[in-house]
Amino acid sequence: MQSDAVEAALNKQINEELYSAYLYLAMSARAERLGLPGFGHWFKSQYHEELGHADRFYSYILERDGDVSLDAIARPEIGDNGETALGLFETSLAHEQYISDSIFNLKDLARKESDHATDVFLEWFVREQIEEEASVRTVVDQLKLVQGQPNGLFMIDRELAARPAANVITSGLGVARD
Ligand code: OFO
Repeated sequence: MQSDAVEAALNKQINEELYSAYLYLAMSARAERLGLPGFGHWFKSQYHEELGHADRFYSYILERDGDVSLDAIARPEIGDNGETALGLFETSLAHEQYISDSIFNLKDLARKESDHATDVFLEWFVREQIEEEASVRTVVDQLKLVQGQPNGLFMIDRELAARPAANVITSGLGVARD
């Protein structure tokens, strides 16, 4: 069984992942309104991926004989960054950096509590955050390169439209697997 502190932190992470999903859903709607369906598709796929992340934490807590405790999900905040594709992806990058920090803090806590199972479970998320930050950063860099050139923006939109749709649920039990 996990300690109360680890269980509370894992439950908090379910909320962080559901907020991530909510944020990407809001970004998807915003991108569609900007006339960028490829961006809309990319953010919608990310929304599904984040639901899968929440599910991994949910399943893991139950697998470890813990209690799942769900909290209210905050309203997604995009603000003025919803006015441009670059603003949306900069919001995404800042958010993924925040999520990486929360995963690292969780891992620190698992180690402090000598919770080896949770420490191993979180490995998948550490790798996932490296990938997520890198893919979002690439798009931010590309958008900066094409600033002021609509053709470049439309090319990126077409590229993002090709992202394979994510599985809504990526896990059965919470043990990290690809
Ligand atoms: Fe769950 O990785 Fe993005 O936020």
